[in-house]
Amino acid sequence: MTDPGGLGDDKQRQLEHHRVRPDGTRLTTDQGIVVDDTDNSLSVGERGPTLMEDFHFREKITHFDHERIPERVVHARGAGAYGHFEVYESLAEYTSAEFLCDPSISTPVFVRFSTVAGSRGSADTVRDVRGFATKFFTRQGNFDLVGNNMPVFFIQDGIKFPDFVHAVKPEPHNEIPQAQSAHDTLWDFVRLQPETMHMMMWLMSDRAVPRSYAMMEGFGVHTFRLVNAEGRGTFVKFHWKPKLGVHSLAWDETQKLAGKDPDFNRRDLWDSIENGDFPQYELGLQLIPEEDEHRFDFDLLDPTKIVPEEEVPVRRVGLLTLDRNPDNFFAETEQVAFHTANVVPGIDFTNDPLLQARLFSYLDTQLIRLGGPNFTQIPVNRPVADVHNHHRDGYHQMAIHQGQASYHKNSLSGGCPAVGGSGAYTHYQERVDGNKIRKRSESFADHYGQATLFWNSMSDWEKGHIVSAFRFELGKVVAMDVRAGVVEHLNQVDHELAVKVAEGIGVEPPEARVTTHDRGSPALSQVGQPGSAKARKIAVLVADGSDSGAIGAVGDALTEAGAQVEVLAAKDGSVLSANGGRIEVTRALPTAPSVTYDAVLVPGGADAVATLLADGDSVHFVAEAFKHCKPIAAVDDGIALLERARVAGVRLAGEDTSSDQGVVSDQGVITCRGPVGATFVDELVNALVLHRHWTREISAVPA
Ligand code: HDE
Repeated sequence: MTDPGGLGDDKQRQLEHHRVRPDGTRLTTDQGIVVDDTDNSLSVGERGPTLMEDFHFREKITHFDHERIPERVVHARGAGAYGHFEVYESLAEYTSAEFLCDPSISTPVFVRFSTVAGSRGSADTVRDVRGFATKFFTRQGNFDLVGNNMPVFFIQDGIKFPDFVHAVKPEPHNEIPQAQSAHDTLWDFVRLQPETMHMMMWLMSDRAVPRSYAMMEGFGVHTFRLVNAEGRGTFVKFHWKPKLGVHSLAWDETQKLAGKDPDFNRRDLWDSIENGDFPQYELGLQLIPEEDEHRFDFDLLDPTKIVPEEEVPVRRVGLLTLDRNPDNFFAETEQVAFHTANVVPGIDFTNDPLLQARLFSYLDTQLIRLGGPNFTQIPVNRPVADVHNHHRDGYHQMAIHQGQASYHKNSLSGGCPAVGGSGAYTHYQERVDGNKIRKRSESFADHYGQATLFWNSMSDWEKGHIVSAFRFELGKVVAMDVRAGVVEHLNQVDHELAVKVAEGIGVEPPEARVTTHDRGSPALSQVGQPGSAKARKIAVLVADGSDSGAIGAVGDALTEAGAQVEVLAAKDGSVLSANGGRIEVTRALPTAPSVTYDAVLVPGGADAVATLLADGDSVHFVAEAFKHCKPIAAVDDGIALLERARVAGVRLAGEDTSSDQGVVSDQGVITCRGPVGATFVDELVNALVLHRHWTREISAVPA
């Protein structure tokens, strides 16, 4: 288990008291009685009935019968990790939160990533929002930043949340489809609630299919409030900016991964941490003085709106590093309980009606999910700050409260625990008055302007992906009037978008061009994101006779760049290299599909390539990598495999006799004839850093 900090932080030291290890132990009952036989129940004679008095049998079965707890009503599927957060420099000007004011403090955290709609056992790579929930174990108590990887939400008022979730979850009559938004009820909801349109643009974009949890942004979504020691408030939007940049999977790839490796994102998180490639994110803040509250053409309290980064820059204020996998999924990742109301002094709420509803919901949901009010005592949830109050009893009470008085005020326990004092939480003093009404503010009325902003900000290939996503999703909707209704809304976002979607789903394209705007926000596009070869996986396809020289040269350079290189052959073990040595095989091809790698290298070696050419799995491996726009590299005879896989529309080394025999790099396909040198390796690393080559023409690839 990776734990570079050892037990070096307060949270890990606290958890250590609860860890139970099997080494050198004997099997006992829950009462500590050593068991002599756990395979045969106590019975009357060898063929007779089982006896009630078999306390071990009864305890074992009963405990098993009660192993399950309700899964989360949303965000059921998740993966978690521990880490730490450090602020770069004091933010005391804005907040009194100690962990944001003292750069010498390393605050332990637990983060849980999740999908929203699917059950606990559903696939990771479905089109969905990703949860990004962070629990900071600060010395002033727990702060939970319960965010998503998209900066807006489907609805403006939390009272609609049950309706939205009922619509997106599997349909009630047949519980179909699992973890999919491509079905009638969701799109019926969307069509009747146009406030969803901005979020639907994000959901139909590549943001909904992240390559890795380490390659997606996080957002607090709502406008929160920072409060400094003088009581001055500043509006704030929280962001997480991944050090590896924002990168996504190809849609076809996600669907295949859902079958071939449903744990793809979870496994990637686990493996990255075990390999020492710790996911890192910078905390970003958009800070808005209170006097600027009404400066925007939208309402800061409306969670369907972003504050464009070009209008209010994101200030990077600290670094989050995830460096320790949990010991036990259930104990930690399943039982972790987030709550938006867990704030520390210096952080407060706003009147965003979605946030207000969440402030109620999260505590309520933990009570049913974790079986009573003492879930805060479960090890993963316990603050590292001291807890003292008069809360008593309840299911699973772990504390033994001493003393006579469990009430405030008391004199019998010396008035303790005492109230107030320095560092006590005080709520921001906001003046509020008004009539009791059920009415949405007029300032929340524009449902299309920022959907258009998002669309305008996309590159051509990103727009192409969005159109395909709408066509796929609406193409699965049976009710044609629902399809048509959504297209009408899309026409309010962008006419071209609406026409293209309509043409793909058998709906009459809208004729009327609605007036929109042409503003964009470059920060919304994934083009130009930072890239890295770190934590990328490269497959090397080999057979008997492969050229080990190329593998060595490329392998060393890629490993140096932080990538994971795996050698794949038809069978486990090793293959003979062209020079008579042996090449160790990391995995057998049937267990290592193309979709689980970021790039592929085919070394030379005439015999080896002849074997690969005759093997459908190997040809398919390359064709699929090409279709999914991944870097592909081949040397000498290996280039023949690319030709067989119909890597079309790119220039290959030595393809026409007039071209030189050196390195040819075209759209992420890197080939060379002759010995592998630094140029070949550099081109491959550069292609990896660019992540995918989305502009490739792939429609003719049959993979
Ligand atoms: Fe949640 N949400 N949510 N949500 N949410 C839950 O709490 C809810 C919303 C988010 O890894 C539940 O413990 C309401 C926005 C994450 O454990 C529940 C509303 C955002 C997680 C709940 C929202 C989120 C949850 C289910 C509308 C992004 C997973 C289990 C008013 C800012 C946390 C649980 C984890 C989980 C309610 C909207 C993020 C039922 C009522 C907006 C990341 O309490």
